[in-house]
Amino acid sequence: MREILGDVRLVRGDLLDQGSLISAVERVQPDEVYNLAAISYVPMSWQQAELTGEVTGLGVLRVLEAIRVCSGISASRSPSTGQIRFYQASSSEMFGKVRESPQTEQTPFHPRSPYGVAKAYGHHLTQNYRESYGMFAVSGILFNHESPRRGAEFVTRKVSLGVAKVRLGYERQLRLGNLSASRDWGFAGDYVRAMHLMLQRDEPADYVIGTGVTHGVGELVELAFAVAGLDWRDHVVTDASFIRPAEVDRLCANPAKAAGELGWEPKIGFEELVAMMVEADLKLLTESGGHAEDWFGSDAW
Ligand code: G4F
Repeated sequence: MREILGDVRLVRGDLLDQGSLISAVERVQPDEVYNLAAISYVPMSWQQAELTGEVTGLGVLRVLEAIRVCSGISASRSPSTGQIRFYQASSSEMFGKVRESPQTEQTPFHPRSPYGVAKAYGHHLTQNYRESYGMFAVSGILFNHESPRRGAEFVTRKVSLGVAKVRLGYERQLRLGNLSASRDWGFAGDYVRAMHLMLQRDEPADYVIGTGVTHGVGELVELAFAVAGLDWRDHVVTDASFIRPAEVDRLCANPAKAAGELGWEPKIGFEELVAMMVEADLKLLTESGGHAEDWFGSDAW
């Protein structure tokens, strides 16, 4: 953690505590605020629906209020120049049971989990603060973005770690849920670039960020095992305990607005991403003697 942090200075703040956010904004006097904080693991949002609403939904309100109060903005007083710019991490999970494909900034929402509902609240609220107070507040509607730093509970990392454990002889099986769901998976590094670009625009606007290509969980599994020279059919077991109460079957982005207005496009494709994650986990488990999973807590999701 320390190597990653470098010169970064940490300031305490809690999405459940309005005062702490006001203090943090007052102390730091930021030019830009990126709200990437959330309870972000979708299955957990059924187990802790109220907490998800508080953190992932109302947390956005508290950050916006901290910025508004510290900037001295009210309904009758617009922000002066040099205002704090705000980025909200909206999610493709808001599209849920999709009304059209691929999804654009105009596609209606039909969230399928308490997480998706909370994200839709944060999305609308960000738009509302922009319209009510003239704040530079924008949302990136990000599709799934992955890297070797992804948490072990999310399917890409669960698969890359699972493949590495099988390849190195620590496990024989990988237990997964719905293999027929499809996602538009991209590389997190590319998506962070898009977030930054969104806050450098003259006018605030929301953008869909994704690759425009969708793949099934089954395809992900097949490719990841193949990278390690294995056949997934010898190792993958479907386990009903990983099936969700309501599933988002298929997501696919139309990132045309981001390409046209931000000049953004992803540099790393699906195959390269999967190979990067499997190879990183093979290295990690080899160097840690197979104990790397201890660093990620439980992977029993
Ligand atoms: O990797 P996932 O858990 O990601 P999910 O639910 O799509 O959400 C992620 O992306 C969103 C952006 O669209 C973010 F907003 C959100 O915070 C998070 O980062 O699951 C992907 C798919 C699902 O359809 C799931 O049912 O993989 C399927 N899946 C099949 N077996 C599994 C498993 N997912 C997990 N986590 N574990 C499994 O064993």
